[in-house]
Amino acid sequence: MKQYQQKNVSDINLEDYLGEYETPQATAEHMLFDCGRRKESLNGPWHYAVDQYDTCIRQHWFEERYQDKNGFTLPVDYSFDEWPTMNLPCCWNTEKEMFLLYEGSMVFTRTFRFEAAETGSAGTKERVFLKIGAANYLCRVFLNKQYIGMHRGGSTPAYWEITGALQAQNRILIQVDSTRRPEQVPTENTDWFNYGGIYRDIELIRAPDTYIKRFQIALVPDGTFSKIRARVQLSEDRTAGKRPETEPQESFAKLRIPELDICEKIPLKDGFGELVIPAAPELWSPEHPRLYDVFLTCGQDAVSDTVGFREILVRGRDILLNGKPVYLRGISCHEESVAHGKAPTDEERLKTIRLAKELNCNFMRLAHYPHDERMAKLADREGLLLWEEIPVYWAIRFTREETYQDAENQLKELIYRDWNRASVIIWSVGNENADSDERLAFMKRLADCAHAVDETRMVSAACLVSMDRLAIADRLAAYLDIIGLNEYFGWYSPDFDQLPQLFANSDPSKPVIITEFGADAMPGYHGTIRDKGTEEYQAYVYERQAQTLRDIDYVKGTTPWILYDFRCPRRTSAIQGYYNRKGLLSPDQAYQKLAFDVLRKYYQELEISLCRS
Ligand code: GCB
Repeated sequence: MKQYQQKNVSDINLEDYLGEYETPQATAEHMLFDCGRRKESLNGPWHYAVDQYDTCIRQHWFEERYQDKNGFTLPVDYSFDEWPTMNLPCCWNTEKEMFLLYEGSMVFTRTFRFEAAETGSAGTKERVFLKIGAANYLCRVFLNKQYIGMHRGGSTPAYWEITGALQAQNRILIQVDSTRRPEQVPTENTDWFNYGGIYRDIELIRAPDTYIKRFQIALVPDGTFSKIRARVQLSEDRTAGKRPETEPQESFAKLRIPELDICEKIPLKDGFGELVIPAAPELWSPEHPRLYDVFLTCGQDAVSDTVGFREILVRGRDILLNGKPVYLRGISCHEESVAHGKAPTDEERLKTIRLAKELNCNFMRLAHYPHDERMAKLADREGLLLWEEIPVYWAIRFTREETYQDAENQLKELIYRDWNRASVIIWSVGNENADSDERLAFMKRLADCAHAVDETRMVSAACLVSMDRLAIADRLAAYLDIIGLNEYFGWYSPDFDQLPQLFANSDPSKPVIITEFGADAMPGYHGTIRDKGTEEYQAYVYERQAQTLRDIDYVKGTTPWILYDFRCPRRTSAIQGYYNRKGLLSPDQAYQKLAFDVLRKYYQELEISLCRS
């Protein structure tokens, strides 16, 4: 009893209760290639408790200390299996009215059975990984009284190996903390709603002892459309003498693409392999989203994917898709639904893509953080080009190295996750960050990292207009392949005449995408083109923007802000009602504002004129 009291006293007086949970941290380096793998879902009802004071981690609830060493029953502050349940994945904010504005910690727990596989004939062991598609922002995992590790970053997947901790009957406990903090990525100030929860799939993934960690496949971007490059990285270096004598040495992986009659061996050295194969696939494009099934095996391991082959590059001020200039007729989009917050259903995602198609889009900007990996898979299938982004948004702590590491890790997790998606053509390293020396250093590093990790795509960022010079003059542009530009002429900058002046004052050497323009309009609120907040005013802004932008030869795309209205705590006016009203559609996507049709027609004209030219 005495011991317990002492423990309790130390718990309540411990200031740095977080320190012990900082490591191990799941990062991009712990990811494994998981397409086509056998997965067991842990989605479904989980018991939960709101844990405003982080008592779970302060008191080590995961230890389940119900008795002291003398067998006396101890009082505890939880009762896991009597807590109410929530169906995961989900955002807690949309689950119960009282959670709508809750930011902080929530603890989830469930039990599950696990059947270990028979040991393989070659004596190889099975390894098991836990994947959480996304939990916002920090999450800490405990399994069978052991701390497994944490993950930082609210929109990218986390993988932990749990082989040693698994039993036939298991208790898993996950603490998720959605607190906004100035040193995080994003910081505490954003123009969107901070949903909390484990809001993407929770899965167990089985793999053999040595497994395929990374598998990247793409068309070689050399303008010939005649070669495919495949890259493989194994979890372990099979040639470095780490393998048990009894295990067969695998010195190659086998790649098959049946529809292209490809069946090749990829030689492996030090756990890595790369092969360039002559091939003439039908090229993927939004008009012809041709996909191929690809299979990769290595030793005991087998994965597969469904991929498109296309080439995207920049030449001068042009963006070339499969060798032809393309104009990116896009729209920006948050990941949100009224009913499900940041965890839309597959039907809702498909509807979003179909609405973009109705607007005659061939491109979508997935703002301002990585959306669910399903989105890029859907875009591959439906034929839509994508811009994907990390939440380096507004005033990040640019001088803090740990903040940089967090941002870089999120970038790598996104790139590794979606590397094989033909639809994704641009990685964006941030949005609207003021041009300071510290920010330049931070974001140049990110752009360099994106280039180093992926040589097949372009790197961009949504930059601010340099208002003092009324020009495109962000110094970061030097390190980007495409310059993204957010401009709000007709809204935050009311004088429309400045827009043509801005273009006259600028002479970029690379293509520019207008990554944002727009105006608020409350659905169903009408007036004249002089009345801000009306649908008429918003439609007028779209008309004026289109009139100017169509004549600027280096503007090679637009992604106006935004497809549908989204929740936003900063927006308190009567017409806003805690929504950003710059959508072309109402929040439930059921109502089209007048500007929807303006953009639809503009894009139709652009499509026709590009076909003629
Ligand atoms: C921006 C931001 C976006 C905001 C938008 C607005 O420039 O990039 O996140 O929501 O403006 O509505 O002010």
